[in-house]
Order: sequence, then structure tokens, then C-alpha cells
Amino acid sequence: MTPQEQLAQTAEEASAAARAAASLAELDAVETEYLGRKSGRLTGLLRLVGSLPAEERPIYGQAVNARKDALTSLMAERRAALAAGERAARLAADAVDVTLPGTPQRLGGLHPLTRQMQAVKDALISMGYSFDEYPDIEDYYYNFETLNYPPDHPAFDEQMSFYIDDCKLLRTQTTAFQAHVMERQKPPIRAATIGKCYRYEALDATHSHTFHQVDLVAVDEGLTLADLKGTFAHFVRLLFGDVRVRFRPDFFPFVEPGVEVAIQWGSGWLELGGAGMVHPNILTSMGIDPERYSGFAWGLGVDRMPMAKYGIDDIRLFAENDLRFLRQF
Ligand code: FA5
Repeated sequence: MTPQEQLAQTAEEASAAARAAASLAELDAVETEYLGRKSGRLTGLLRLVGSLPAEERPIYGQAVNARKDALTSLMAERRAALAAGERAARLAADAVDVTLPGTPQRLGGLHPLTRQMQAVKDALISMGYSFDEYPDIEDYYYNFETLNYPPDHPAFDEQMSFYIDDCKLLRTQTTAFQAHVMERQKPPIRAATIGKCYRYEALDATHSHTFHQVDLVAVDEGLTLADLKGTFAHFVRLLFGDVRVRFRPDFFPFVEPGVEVAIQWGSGWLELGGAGMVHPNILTSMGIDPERYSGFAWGLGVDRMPMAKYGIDDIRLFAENDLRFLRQF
């Protein structure tokens, strides 16, 4: 084969390979094979120039260069086409079909007890009470001692507690907040708190080991049981509408007199909790003169409120995390 024939054949092969390259990487390989500076097959054909007679040499040299130029521009064309194709393929692969239905996001909601507590808080704040949180792990001192319990009081049996150590326990009543309030604040006092309480007791549909209470205390000059009753009536009206309230005598060591408070609900009464006039012993121990000041207080169960409102018949449903139950609210 003459050098001219070899040139023609190699150039044909190179063009065919460039056309056949299916990717930029393959095209790069073709370029190296034929046009590589050192061992490119087309480039290398220049070396055959020595085997030609002198007068054919420049013509042959030009022919090699012309083939190289033609291949170079074919490569450029192919490179542009392949790059466009690869870009298009990438775009197609990344494409988002905006008409497809979205992935539904399930929105959570507030727990019915959380809502009830917020409503209770809003009502009392609107009545001028300040709200603070107090620890669930409480000192025996605040949970019992400051509340005028004599050392062997039967209430200790009623309020069987979860003790952490000898002097700390999970609070059995939010009433434990009273001495915290009176230690830092002097009358007039209008304070409230809401939160979890814990008792070690037999569980049933209306009693849980963990439940919620809202406690309130007011201390001022001239407060009477009538103020307690009016405050309670206004509070329940905000939460339950126009319902009747009932006070019946009851005993708690920290009040005198003490009452059990209830509201009319359907054909019966819903007992919400206890209340009464702050015991003078407590005022005295907190450095508040009981001759000048008097106070009232209450502690209500919060869980019973949504139970009555929604007809929930078992308090344990609140803590079971059953979505079939929770989704109803
Ligand atoms: C008290 O806890 C007193 N601290 C209330 C009080 C405060 C009286 C201030 C006077 C002045 P009692 O143990 O009755 O009282 O509880 C009050 C309410 O909390 C109950 O009526 C009930 O609604 C709720 N409660 C008590 N124990 C449980 C329980 N195990 N599960 C659910 N709710 C409970």
C-alpha cells in the first residue's frame, strides 16, 4: 500500500470511528488514537514522507495535514453534538413532573390535654392571674410540710407518692406551688400554675398515676369565700359556658373552710377538685399577717375537663398515643 493509500484508508477509519463514538469519552479515545501528538495513527503517517520521491513529499505532507484538519473539525462537530445529547439526557433524567400528585404531609395536631391546658391558662390570665411553672420533682417540704399537714396525717395515705429519695418526690398536687409563690411575693397575690401530678394509686377509668392539675392562689385584704365562689363561677363560665356550680364542705389541711367544687354537667355533677380559704397557719408561716390578709385557693383536675366535654370515658386514653383516638381532636 502506498503512503497515499494508507493515508486515505486511515483517514476513512478515523472519520468512521469519530462518527461511531457514542459518548464524549469514546470520542476522546478516538482523538488520542488518530491525532495524538506522539503515537496518533494519522499524525504518524507524516513519517512516511521520507519514503517518497522528493517532488511528491510536499503534496503528501499537505494531504496529511488536510486530512488532520478535516478530522479535527469533524471531531469538534461530534463533540458539540454529543455534549448537547448528554446535557439533554441529564436534564431529562432530572426532570420533575410538576403535574404529579404530591406526597401528602400528615399534619399533626395538639393533644387534647395540651389544648385544654392552654384554654385554662388563657382564662386565668384574662382574669389577671400570673402563670408560672414549677418542678415536677418537688421537695417534700413544699408538697406537704408547708401545706400544714400534721406529720401523721391520713392524707399521706390518700396521696401515696412516688419518692425519689427521703426528701424529694414527684409532686402529688400542684398546690405545692403555694409556698414557692409566697416566699417571693407578698400580697396582693394572684398566681396560678398548671402541670403534671403523680400519685401511686389504683388505676381506673378516672384515676391515673399521672394527671394534670391547675392550682390558683389569691391573697389580699378582705378576700372571702364569696370571692372564691365568684372567681370560680367566672372561670367555669369562660370554659364551659353558662353552667351551675356547686360547693360542698370538704377537708384539706391547707384550707379552712374547705370545699369540693363541681359544675353541673348533663344530668349530674362533674367534680373538678378542691378549694377553700388559705389556712391562717400557712399565711403566718410565710410571714403574711392573717389578721390583715386572707386568701383563697383551688386545685382542679384538668383531665376531667376534656373527658366531660368530649364524652371520653377512660382517662388512660390520653396517654396511650393511639392515633385513632388522637386524630378525633
Ligand atoms: C387536691 O389535690 C388539692 N390539692 C386541691 C386543693 C387545692 C384543695 C387548693 C384546696 C385548695 P384532690 O386530691 O381532691 O385535691 O385532687 C383534685 C382533683 O385532681 C380531683 O378532683 C381530680 O379531678 C384530680 N385528680 C386527683 N387524683 C387524680 C388521679 N389519680 N387521676 C386523675 N385526676 C385526679
